[in-house]
Amino acid sequence: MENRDLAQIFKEIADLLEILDGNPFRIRSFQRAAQLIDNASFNIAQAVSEDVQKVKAIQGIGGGTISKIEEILQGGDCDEHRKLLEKVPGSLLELLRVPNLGPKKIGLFWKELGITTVEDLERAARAGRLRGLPKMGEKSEAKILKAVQGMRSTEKRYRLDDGREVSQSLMGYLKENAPVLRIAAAGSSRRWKETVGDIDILVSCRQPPEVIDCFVHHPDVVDVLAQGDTKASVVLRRGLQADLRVLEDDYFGAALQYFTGSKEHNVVLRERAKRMGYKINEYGVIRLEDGKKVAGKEEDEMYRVLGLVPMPPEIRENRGEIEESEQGRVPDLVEVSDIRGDLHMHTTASDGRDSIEAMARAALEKGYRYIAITDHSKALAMTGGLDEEQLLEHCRNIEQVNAAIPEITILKGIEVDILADGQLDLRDDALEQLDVVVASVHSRFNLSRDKMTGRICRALEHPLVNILGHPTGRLLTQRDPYQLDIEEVIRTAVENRVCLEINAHPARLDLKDVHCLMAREMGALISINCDSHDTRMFRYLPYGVHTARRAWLSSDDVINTYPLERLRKVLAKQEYRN
Ligand code: DGT
Ligand code: CA
Ligand code: CA
Ligand code: ZN
Repeated sequence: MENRDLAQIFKEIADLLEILDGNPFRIRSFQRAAQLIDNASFNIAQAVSEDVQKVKAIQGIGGGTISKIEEILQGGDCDEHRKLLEKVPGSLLELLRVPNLGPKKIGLFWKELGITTVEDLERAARAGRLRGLPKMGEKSEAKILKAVQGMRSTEKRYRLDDGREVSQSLMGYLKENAPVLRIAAAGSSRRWKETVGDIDILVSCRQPPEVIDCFVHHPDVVDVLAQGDTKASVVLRRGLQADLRVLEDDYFGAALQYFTGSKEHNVVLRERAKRMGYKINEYGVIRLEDGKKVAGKEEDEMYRVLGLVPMPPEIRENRGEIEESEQGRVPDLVEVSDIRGDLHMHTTASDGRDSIEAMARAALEKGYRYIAITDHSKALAMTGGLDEEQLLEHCRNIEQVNAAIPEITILKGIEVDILADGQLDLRDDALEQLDVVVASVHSRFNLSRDKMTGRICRALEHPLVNILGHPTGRLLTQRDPYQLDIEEVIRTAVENRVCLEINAHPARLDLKDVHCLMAREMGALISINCDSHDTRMFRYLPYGVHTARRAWLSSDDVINTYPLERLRKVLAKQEYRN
């Protein structure tokens, strides 16, 4: 169980207690437990079963918390959480997603006005019924109305890692508890799109009602939106919606193709089928001439009968993949196993949670041949960013660890801040000592488009910069990218032999797919990095690699697939796309 999911349960206990006017001291302590679990540098669930002392050593986590964690690990949830959930309507949790609306207010609205859903809240705010309540006025009422409308306009989407984790867990549950033959997650999460709107699961089986019944009774289901003979839609605990479709095994390939999408890809495919005298739908490919079904059991044959080479889901976005495929070509895409190292990570020297040695050992375990340690620079004071002197000291430590672990090469690096005027945060004589310089923007996000573009391009022109870190600064579902002429940035990077990062953290995925596609066409090289702040964050690599695949990148486009010697040439700016 991931820390984030565990933390979420504790956070919910705190929220529910607060909604119910619980003891402030207990509320505080659950909030704190949630925070500590979320920020822990190791997997808490695993530690509780293997080395509980390690968990006890965290200040603020006591015996009570640990026994709750044990309960959750055994039964999926703890008694306290379950009992609290029984005391309030499930939809109140949905209200917690309204920006700036806390559990106290939600409790108040519920008890005084019977508000249990976002719709109730919107109606009450419109009717001016909130302003009469304690500590509420016209202003705060208007704010709530705006927040609700804002939520609606940016139609809620979820991070890809949330989508994939939830669909993995739903599939595991169905496989274990229902008579499934084949099962797959389709839709945007199969295409590794950066965010998902909902989850789409396909099952083939002989007893559809049993599978549907099992699905709607999953412990995380808070609401059943629709339930029929062959499909069901539910709302899950975090508000994410999941659609299940159940079908005969003979149709599985067709349904997988259809529900994987994208819609745009399917439209082009359907037109092609029509031109060729076929009809294509979620049941198969039908030849119009004699009504015979010519494909449907396997996904690949759906493409083959239309004269196409089957292609991976990531590129099914109608960006030229069908044209390529009809020529018999499928792009040769980079794979997770091609990655030989990671060039952006933090240690305890700045805001990371693990040592140089721990990071190196974890990288070695992943099979990496090299890594670069790139802590923050001094402008980011709150991260403990390094000044010139501290950096040199840090370099000596890196060299020592490098010498002690001959199986992996540890490159000396920095994630140097790009200051507001485009200068770098550290002097050249310090940067010259390094193998890798990642340059990133971490402050003053609200410059005008021209100023921001100029600022970043100036940094790219610095001869010692190798990689532009998380180029647009976005945080998915949280913060928009800064205003930027991305084309100009890519052009300047190519001119100066600077690589662009795909930051693999699922909150970033920055560069995003379409920018990355543009970068590839303009001749840029890419580095896929996890920006790890502890050893466990290396696990995010697939999110970066699949983003690269969505942009048609091959391993030759990605510098951290190169052997070390070739990588060094790129870092020395002797080589750039040959
Ligand atoms: P999402 O959920 O917004 O992240 O995106 P998707 O791609 O998962 O879209 P979703 O869940 O609405 O539908 C799943 C797939 O089903 C979609 O990628 C393609 C297929 N599909 C849905 N509606 C249509 C449609 O009206 N026409 C066609 N050709 N395909 C559709
Ligand atoms: Ca979907
Ligand atoms: Ca769907
Ligand atoms: Zn950064």
